[in-house]
Formats: sequence, structure tokens, C-alpha cells
Amino acid sequence: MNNGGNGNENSNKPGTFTLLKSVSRFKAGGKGCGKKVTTNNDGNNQSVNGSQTKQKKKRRMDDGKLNPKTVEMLRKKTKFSKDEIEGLIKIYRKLVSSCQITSKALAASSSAIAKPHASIEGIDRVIFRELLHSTFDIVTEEVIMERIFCIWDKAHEGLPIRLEGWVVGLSVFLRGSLLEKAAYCFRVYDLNADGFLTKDEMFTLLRNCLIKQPQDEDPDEGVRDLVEIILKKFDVDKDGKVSFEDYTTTVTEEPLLIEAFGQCLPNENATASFFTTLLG
Ligand SMILES: [Ca+2]
Ligand SMILES: [Ca+2]
Repeated sequence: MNNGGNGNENSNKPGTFTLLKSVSRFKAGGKGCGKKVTTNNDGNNQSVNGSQTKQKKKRRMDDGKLNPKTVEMLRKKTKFSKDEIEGLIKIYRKLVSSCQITSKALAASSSAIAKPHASIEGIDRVIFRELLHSTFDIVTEEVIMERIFCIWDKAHEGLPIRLEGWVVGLSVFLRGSLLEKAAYCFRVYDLNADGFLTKDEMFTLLRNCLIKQPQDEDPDEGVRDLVEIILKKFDVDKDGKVSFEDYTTTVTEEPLLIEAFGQCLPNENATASFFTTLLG
């Protein structure tokens, strides 16, 4: 006997996902949040102007105020301007509140996946991955998507992404030097985080990148060949695996190889339109 659950299953994705189509939607939600940080709808954002902060309640970030110290701390740690950081904090808050809505919706529709980290404030895996996909055009292997989420926030690996991790991660993702980006990509690819990319890991990462012909006797053969070719390219010290040094040496010589094991960085267009929206 099927009881009540049916209604939910038709719409198995919570409606909040449509919120994530693009960052402009987030911005649209808080019209006027852009640059002009004057008094607005809730009268919440004045603090950035400095003067009106009499009642310093030391509230947490999600109460609407942008703590100038936090903004300044993030500005020092990243390659973003003050305006950009303020915009990123606002997006963070929107994402976090989407996460809360989503976990409630999930809880209502299927109790199995429901409980994740409801108590930890941060951007959860579902929302983050949706953002990577829809805002940054990352179309990549499931395993890479998962790794990007897991390593994004160094201080909270695998947990919902906190504000600092969000902004610092984006700084590398969007504005990192070649070496910073290489360090990030390498962490993504190093599936077991032991400091080396092994043939097995490469195989997992590259497994689906060749189109398999139905008539192929051993469809994995092509992938194994590819792994050998790429290994040869990267394995500078010839020990059969790729260390971070091997990887950076190779990437420094040929920057295009930085994403040889799968896409984990945004392309230029996606980056440009993200900034346009951010400051728009
Ligand atoms: Ca490894
Ligand atoms: Ca090596």
C-alpha cells in the first residue's frame, strides 16, 4: 500500500533548484544589494558604510550585516576587491539559505538522504555542485564533481563549505596563478589524497572520456592506452606515478595540460560573466 509519498515523487527535485540557474538570480533576489550599500529593504546592510553601527550585536554573518573585519580579512587572503567580496558574501548567504530550504524539501520527500549536515552552516554538496554546473559551466565526471566539493574548503574538507573556504576557494578557482590552480587541480585528481596520481586514479578519472564503440572487445583498452600516454607526459622522474612535482613541472612547460585529467576550472566566458553579474 502506497501512502502519502506519491505527491512528492512527481516533483522529485525540490523547486529551489531553479533558483540556481545563474548567479544573477541570486542577485535579483536581493535587489539593490549590488554596490550601493545604503539602507535597503531590511535596513540591514548599512554597516558597511561604517557610521551606523551603533548596536554592535556581534551577530553572526547571516544576520544581514557585513562585518567590515571579515571583509578586510578575506580581502587580504584573496585576490578580490572589497566590492567583490561583499558580493560573494551575499551569494554565500543566498546559497546557504537555499541549502536549508533544500534539506527541508529533501527531508519531506525522502527521509534517506535527508539528514546531511543540517546543523552545520555552509553550502552543501547538492547546491555547490549545481552552482559549479550552472554558473561555471563545469561539465565533468561525477567523481571530479565530488572531489571539487570535498577539497574546496581546506579547513572543512568534505563538509558544507563555510564562508572563508568559499571565498578563498573562489579566489584560486577564478584568479589563481598557474601554480595555485595546479595545486587545486592536483588535489582534485589525487582521489585518495596520498600525494600521487597513480595509474588506477588516472584510469578512474579518464574512464569515460573516450567514446566506446559497441564492437570493441575490450572497451577499457583505449583508456589504458591513454593513461600510459598521459603518464609518460607527466612522469618526469619515471617512477610510474605522478607526484605534485612531476605535475607542476609538466604544467609549467605546457599550461594547457593543467586539466589533462578532467575539467575542474571554469572557462574564460563563465569567469567573465560571473564577475559581470557579481558587480552588476
Ligand atoms: Ca593518489
Ligand atoms: Ca613520478
